[in-house]
Amino acid sequence: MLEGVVIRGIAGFYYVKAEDLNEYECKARGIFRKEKISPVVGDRVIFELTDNKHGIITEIKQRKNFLIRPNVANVDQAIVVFSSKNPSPNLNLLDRLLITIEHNNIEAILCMNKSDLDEEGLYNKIQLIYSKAGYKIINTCGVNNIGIDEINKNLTGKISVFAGPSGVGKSTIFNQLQDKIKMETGDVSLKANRGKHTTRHAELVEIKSGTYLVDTPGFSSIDLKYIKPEELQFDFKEFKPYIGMCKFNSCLHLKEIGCKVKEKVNDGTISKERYESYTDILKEIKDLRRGYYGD
Ligand SMILES: Nc1nc2c(ncn2[C@@H]2O[C@H](COP(=O)(O)OP(=O)(O)OP(=O)(O)O)[C@@H](O)[C@H]2O)c(=O)[nH]1
Ligand SMILES: [Mg+2]
Ligand SMILES: [Zn+2]
Repeated sequence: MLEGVVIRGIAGFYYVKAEDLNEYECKARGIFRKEKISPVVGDRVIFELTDNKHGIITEIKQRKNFLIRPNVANVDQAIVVFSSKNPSPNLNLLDRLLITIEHNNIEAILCMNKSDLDEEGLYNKIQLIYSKAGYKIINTCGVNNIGIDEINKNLTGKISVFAGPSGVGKSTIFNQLQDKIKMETGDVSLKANRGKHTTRHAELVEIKSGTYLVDTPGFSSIDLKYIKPEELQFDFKEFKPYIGMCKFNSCLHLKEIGCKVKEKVNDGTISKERYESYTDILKEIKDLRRGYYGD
């Protein structure tokens, strides 16, 4: 029996990078189908060898987390990419993405790409907001290979997944970080015209021993209605030290008196932009759930 990580899954075959550093082509034991689970990329699995290249997966280890889009388990970190221009930063979408990531207990680092197009100095403005929130934020230029080393320093020993809107440069940066796989990059509209997309199947690419990267296609919206209104505050990581310090236990940090979070917004510890993002998204979740769950 060997243990390893599923790095690729295609049509019922799972490619497992084992602790002996070899890669094995495995099938999953039939019982998984009955239990309605199947291995996904990122899973730690136990498998039995059937010959020196093939095996059968007999056990999927308990998952630390599980992302639906892309289908990846045990993600340690998200590299959240947005760009200074083409497309311009959408901070609402960025916050929604960060909420999803926090909700899944995944670390995030931010990457503002296309620094060559940042004529208005947007990076400085945005850096101020997100470093205050406790995020590391790196300014990069994917086409000129600037800031890529800085990203690289933050990857060691982790499974990191790229995330962010379409066209911001995720695949360009992914390609700069490794030379095993060349992802398709290019103008969003041209890609659509050619009818091609970035990979549909998530794949773990080992850029150095035990360090994995996953490129993912971009998206344009994020649904948050599965989050309960009273849970949202925990997905704003700069709120966390103050939750429980408000006068009322049930405080949602809106108009309640004796609210510690609002006090921290007023004294500048928590940024006004992030707080407004919280109130906007909270309102939206409440409205959506009223229609959907009848809350
Ligand atoms: N000016 C400039 N262009 C860049 C930079 N990085 C990437 N691009 C360009 O932006 C376009 C989109 O880049 P991609 O890497 O395909 O973007 P993506 O985020 O992978 O997009 P999806 O796969 O659709 O989600 C390409 O034409 C890149 O050449 C950069 O730092 N500066
Ligand atoms: Mg891409
Ligand atoms: Zn409060």
